[in-house]
Amino acid sequence: MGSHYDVVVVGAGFAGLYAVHKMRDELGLDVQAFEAAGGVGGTWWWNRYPGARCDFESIHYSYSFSEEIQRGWEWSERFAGQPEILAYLEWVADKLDVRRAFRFNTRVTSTNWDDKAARWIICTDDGATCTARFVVSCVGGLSVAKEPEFPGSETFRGELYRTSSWPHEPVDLTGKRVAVIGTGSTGIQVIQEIANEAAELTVFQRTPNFAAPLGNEPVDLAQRRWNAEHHAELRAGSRQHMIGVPYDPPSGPALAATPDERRRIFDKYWDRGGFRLLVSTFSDVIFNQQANETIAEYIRERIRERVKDPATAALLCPTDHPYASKRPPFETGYYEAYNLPHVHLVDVRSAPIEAITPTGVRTSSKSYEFDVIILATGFDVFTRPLLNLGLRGRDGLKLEDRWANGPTSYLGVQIAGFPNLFVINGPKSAVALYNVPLATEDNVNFVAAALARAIADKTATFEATYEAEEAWGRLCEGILNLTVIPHSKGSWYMGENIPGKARAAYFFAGGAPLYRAICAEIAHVGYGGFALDRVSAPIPPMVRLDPAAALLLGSMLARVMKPLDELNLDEVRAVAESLRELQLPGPAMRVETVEAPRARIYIPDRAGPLPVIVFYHGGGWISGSLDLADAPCRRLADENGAIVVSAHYRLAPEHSFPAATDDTFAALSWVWKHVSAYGGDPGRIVVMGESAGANLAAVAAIRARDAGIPLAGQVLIYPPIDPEASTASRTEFADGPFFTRAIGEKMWGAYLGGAELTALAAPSRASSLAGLAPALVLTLELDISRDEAEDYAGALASAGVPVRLHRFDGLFHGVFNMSAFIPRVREMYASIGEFVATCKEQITEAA
Ligand code: N01
Repeated sequence: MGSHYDVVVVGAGFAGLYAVHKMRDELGLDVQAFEAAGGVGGTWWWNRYPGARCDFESIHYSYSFSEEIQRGWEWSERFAGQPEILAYLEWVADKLDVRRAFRFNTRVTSTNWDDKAARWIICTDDGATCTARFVVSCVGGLSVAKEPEFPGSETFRGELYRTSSWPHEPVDLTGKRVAVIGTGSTGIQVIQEIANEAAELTVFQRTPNFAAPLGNEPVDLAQRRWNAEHHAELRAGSRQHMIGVPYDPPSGPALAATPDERRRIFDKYWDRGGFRLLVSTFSDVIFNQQANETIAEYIRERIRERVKDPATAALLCPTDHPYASKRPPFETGYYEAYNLPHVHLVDVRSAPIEAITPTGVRTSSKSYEFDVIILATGFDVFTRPLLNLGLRGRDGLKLEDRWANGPTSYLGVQIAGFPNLFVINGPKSAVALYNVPLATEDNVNFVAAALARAIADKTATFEATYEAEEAWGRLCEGILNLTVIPHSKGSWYMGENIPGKARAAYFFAGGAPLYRAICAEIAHVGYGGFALDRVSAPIPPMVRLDPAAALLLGSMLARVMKPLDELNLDEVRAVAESLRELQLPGPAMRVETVEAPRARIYIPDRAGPLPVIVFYHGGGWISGSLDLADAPCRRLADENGAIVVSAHYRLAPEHSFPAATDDTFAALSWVWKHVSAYGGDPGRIVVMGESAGANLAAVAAIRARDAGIPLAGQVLIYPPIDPEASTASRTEFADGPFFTRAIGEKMWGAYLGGAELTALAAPSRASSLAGLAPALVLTLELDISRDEAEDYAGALASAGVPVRLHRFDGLFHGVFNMSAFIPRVREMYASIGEFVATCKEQITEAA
């Protein structure tokens, strides 16, 4: 059977080199690595085509784990070319002394799980076999070229090259008639590089691309040294950024800007390179088709400015997919190449390529003759490199069968049914939009920690559960569906560039901070969603997030927001007020203010008398304001045709218990007496609150009953009920998402100010709940107060109170104030609307 190893690593690119170092040198494991190429470098070993270079700045497109490596290498260009990147990886391999762990020119042909021995059996194309407890695949996502669909390539009498397996010797194109098929990132780099070398260059384009200037330039010697020495400050904050590079944050939504402002911002980032045009311009271009069209048209304008022949310019302008729905390419003089008399553009959308002939290329309308054909037709992305490992998991499960309907994975790191197989940057990982070296280091670090845990605990099998994979798949798909990416056609992002390949979400589009936070949470809770020796740990809350809530959380993390429970009082208040930016604006209407008690009265333009909602804002009794409640109150008034009275109350800790409950009850009493003067019906008052405001509403309902004030209903939006409640949700969501148990406890503490706990603070402690107004209780799946609120709903029902309970999956505490970013908040308004309408009916019936 050959040798046995702790770990087999496959691949010697960015991932493989670091994985070997990490597993061998840091974990002290016995590691054997295989690489099909003749040396290290991965994609940079294979893709030697003219013009190949990176498009994240080299200072960022490099390892970050070692101070010595970062200080020791100087990049000669802003965006280094392939030879320099390969030299860098060779230098790193020598520094880490990892070459000796590899067998080069050796391809893994089959990888079979032996369940009895809990190990993998790995066969290679040199006829050897070995076994390993763990396999770590570092085969990369873009490492297997797409099989060209053109028949006849073997008959071509000239030279035929694939960009992804370009010869190691120089290829001389001078004086030759050259064809390039494909205008993705690769094709564009080749075309601009060889345009001046070939005698005739014919580009076969099926889909034009939105290419923007790379902004490459040489870096002088002094600057190179400075960059290496100041890597820490240059790279600071990279991992908090959505794509893992500390580019400027965007300037809000494009649709909120004037055309001139948009132009100014697009101009600013147009030729600065990297992904700035996508991530530093406007926040909505990737999410909103209309916003996207503003940047798409800007790029088309720039193309038209640069290409002299209007017909050629029109062909080069993409019109069938949104900007960045396909991976955006970068260029240097690409469009100007088409102004050269010997460069020709052929549209193969209208006349597709039918065959490669002995003398050239035949399309459905014409034959062309060439000396050289260059295929830049892309890759069978993410799945094919893994399928080529010949993987069979538990019970002989073939990866092909497992993935018949598209790839599945948990975090992109493991595939259910394939124990002890770890994948670096696999399908549904964050790598497609996350700077590769950092994404790679994160994945390797996660896997290394998992291996260390398995080894320490003598765990024989470590595997993702099917349930976790499903949840992860839902999150990946849900997030992608919030972007314009599914509107692309034929993109490898969706697996659509390969005929017959399943259309699916091939990557996690939630950005680096969210991906990292999820991975950290999973590890922190003992590898939630994984089964260790077949004992599975629950799927952590962040994996169960509603996709829009997840994205919002990701952008909060990207703003390096401190955890809520680490904020001081002023900071908590500022965060609460900042939630207004996350709300949909409320409709215009008449608003009256009264001073005693302090309140705002929202009066929709309807014939009265109208039902009345008395609303108490949230904010943990220590923050929040009438301003925070303004947009929700306008919407509640508008949607329910109701007078809404937004009542002020004094905040703790300056005014602790019972100030807030006294104020809110006083406001309710005032409304009962005076609301008819504003067109409201005092017989149809619904008391309502959000979060701490919901607690105050529940207490106000009890006080109203006791004081003989008739209420038509009470709406409790995720109310905290009792600080001493001992519930599962308090434990499960103690660390969030977003709202934590620690901040909840701090808020309760400030509110009570040491007072004895009574029913005036914890309504479930009332001596009786009978006779209270009908209740609607809205709860959120991922919220510490979920269970106490649901228990309270149960107690109300037991006391004979009509109760509706509506739980919203995937949402966290506070979302009611985040309506602009979490579309499902509208379901909460709909639920309230139905309830308020019922309250009306009940009163009408009673009347
Ligand atoms: O591949 P692609 P790529 N007839 O799939 C065309 C990374 N990368 O190698 O769009 C005619 O993007 C196809 O046309 P269409 C980067 O992540 C990075 O260029 O399917 N044409 C398209 O024009 C990138 O996204 C760098 O209509 C056919 C092209 O071939 C990824 O690699 C540099 C065809 C394929 O474009 C892949 O880029 C290079 C057919 N039958 C690559 N089949 C950096 O700068 C395919 N095409 C870091």
